[in-house]
Amino acid sequence: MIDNSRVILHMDMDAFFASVEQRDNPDYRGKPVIVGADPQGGKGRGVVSTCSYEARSFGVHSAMPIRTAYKLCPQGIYVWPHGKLYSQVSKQVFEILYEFTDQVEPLSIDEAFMDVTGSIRLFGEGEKIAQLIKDRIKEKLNLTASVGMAPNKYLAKIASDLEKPDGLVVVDPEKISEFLHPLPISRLWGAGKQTQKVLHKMGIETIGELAAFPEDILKKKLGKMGDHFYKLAHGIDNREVHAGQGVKSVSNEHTFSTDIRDGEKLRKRLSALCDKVGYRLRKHKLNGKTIHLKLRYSDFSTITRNKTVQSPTNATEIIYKTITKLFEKNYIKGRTVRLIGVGVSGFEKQTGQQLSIFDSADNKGKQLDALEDEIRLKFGTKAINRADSLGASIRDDFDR
Ligand code: TTP
Ligand code: MG
Repeated sequence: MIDNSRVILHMDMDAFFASVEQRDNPDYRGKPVIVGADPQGGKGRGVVSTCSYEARSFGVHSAMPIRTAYKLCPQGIYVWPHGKLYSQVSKQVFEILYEFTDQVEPLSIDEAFMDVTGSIRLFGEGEKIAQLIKDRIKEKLNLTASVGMAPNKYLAKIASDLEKPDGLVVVDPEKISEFLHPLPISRLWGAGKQTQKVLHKMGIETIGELAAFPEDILKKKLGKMGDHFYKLAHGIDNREVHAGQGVKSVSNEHTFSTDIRDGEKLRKRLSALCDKVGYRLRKHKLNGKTIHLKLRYSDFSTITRNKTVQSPTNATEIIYKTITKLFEKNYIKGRTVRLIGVGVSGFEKQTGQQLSIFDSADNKGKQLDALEDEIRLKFGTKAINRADSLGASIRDDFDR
């Protein structure tokens, strides 16, 4: 059954980190601002976190190596990220969203779905609510957001992106095909490069062309995903807005100032990253069961591997043990590494402390974590490092 009676919003802040920098530094306004690693006159390492729309016109974008950004835009204003500040502003943004409904599903630091169907009686039609949210963000925080409104999440997300920055796009439930059909298949949720290739080979360039294909042929060509893409092409997405699910993963990564092939040094850095991830999980009272390792070699080839532990955890020791196993299994000895990262996802709902079979064996580890957390709360995150991560201070990790 297709239910087009819901009013779903997708809100995404414009050039979020860069806009906060421009807001707080009037000199930066109207100029290309690039938030990320230090470009070091074109020799810098690390990546662009984000950049202002002025910088985007030079071809700079998120995740681009900072030295490439510097080549494209040497006159840019390069800013090291102020992670804490962005988190605070993010909190303020979400507080505004919650003024309109409690049906808010945060997707990232600057992005959320909202189901405002139940708020219409109070605030007026969905489009009015979308405009009120934008106005409130502008008035209270002096920042701009783009909002998409549609009868489902998929369409709302596409809509919010179409007229960035400061956009407001409404998808009329009666005109879903008109909205969707002209768009390229790259807009299909879940269509990676491989799927796009298959679709291109079938002569399909737009979502409309995909929608014209019979369901059974799509299923034959695309397997299980055929059904998914068939639905999307017809604008069908019955996913609900999951309120209160918050963060999906916690991760930290580190770009080395010179590439490293020394296994010992890599392990030390991993230990420091696990330490930091564990600390953040505990601070936010999150327990996750999937541990992720990310390795980027000097040639930029990147692997991500994960392992699921028996029960959700936020214990540094368990995270580190799992990461070490993943590392030993997947690191190709002798290859130089440019970046490593550690993440935890697969969070359980926050309904008290889940007991795990690790609990008895792991009590010591937990006490140690608690002690470290206390010290960090009192003296800041730089105050303490595990002995096995000494020499790999967590201070300069690039927070994402
Ligand atoms: P996005 O919403 O993807 O980007 P944006 O808000 O900067 O720009 P847009 O107007 O296109 O929405 O991400 C939100 C923030 O997350 C972004 O400001 C910086 C951070 N980020 C990174 O640090 N690295 C990344 O690769 C991406 C994509 C985002
Ligand atoms: Mg954004």
